[in-house]
Amino acid sequence: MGKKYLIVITTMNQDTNFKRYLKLDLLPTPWCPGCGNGIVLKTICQAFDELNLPKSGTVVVSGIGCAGRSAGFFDLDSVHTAHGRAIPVAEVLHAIRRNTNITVICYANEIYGMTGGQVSPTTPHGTKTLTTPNGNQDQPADVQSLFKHHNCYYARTTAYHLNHMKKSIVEALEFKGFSFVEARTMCIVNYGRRLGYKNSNEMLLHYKDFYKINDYAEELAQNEIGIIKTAS
Ligand SMILES: Cc1ncc(C[n+]2csc(CCOP(=O)(O)OP(=O)(O)O)c2C)c(N)n1
Ligand code: SF4
Repeated sequence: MGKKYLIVITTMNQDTNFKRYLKLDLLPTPWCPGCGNGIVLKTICQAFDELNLPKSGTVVVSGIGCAGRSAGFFDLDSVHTAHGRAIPVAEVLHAIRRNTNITVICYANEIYGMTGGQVSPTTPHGTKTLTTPNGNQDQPADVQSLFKHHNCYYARTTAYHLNHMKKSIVEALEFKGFSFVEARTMCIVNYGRRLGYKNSNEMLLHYKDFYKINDYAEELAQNEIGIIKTAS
């Protein structure tokens, strides 16, 4: 009988080093199945890992809400502040103006998820939500326009574009000054389902089909994700 070989095929490419930035004993997260928040949380940790970010001296600050619960899962010093108080709007403007060395990662789900799906400042015009059954009458805040005339870093990315999200976060953390990453992500339960998506995968596929990457542009069109970096 000839020799027998045992061939083991295994996937060794899944780097798990990023887990050192998480409090693994607190998992699983309380988020709904299909929620995009976990994708953003993991990608932030991967970006931290790529930069070998020191745990000492790094502070995570969040507000209330589903996304805000992220702060508790980082194995870092963190502050879980009151709703809307992580970076109050007035401070964002001054941070932009002064180019303060802070990175904001916004889990941009276009809705107040935790409280049931009320209209929020970033809900698109015309969209039906729990509190706008006839469609949102207001225009959403144009986040990128805040950064246009200042020497800051702004990136828009999505939970579908994982490599792009990681790159956006890594560059934001490396940027010397104020940086903002708008990570579009799915709230399937209190938003997507009301819009007619059957599951969160359908929302991901919408990101894939709708958004085109346009890095280092001066301005991003509605259907573009990318990085706007005016100085560093
Ligand atoms: C000052 C204040 N206003 C309202 C609330 C009630 N509240 C708790 S979570 C929430 C919505 C959170 O939505 P968002 O910040 O978009 O985060 P998400 O749940 O979508 O991740 C609201 C209105 C609060 N906790 N504090
Ligand atoms: S309500 Fe929406 S944002 Fe909150 S955990 Fe569920 S899917 Fe995620």
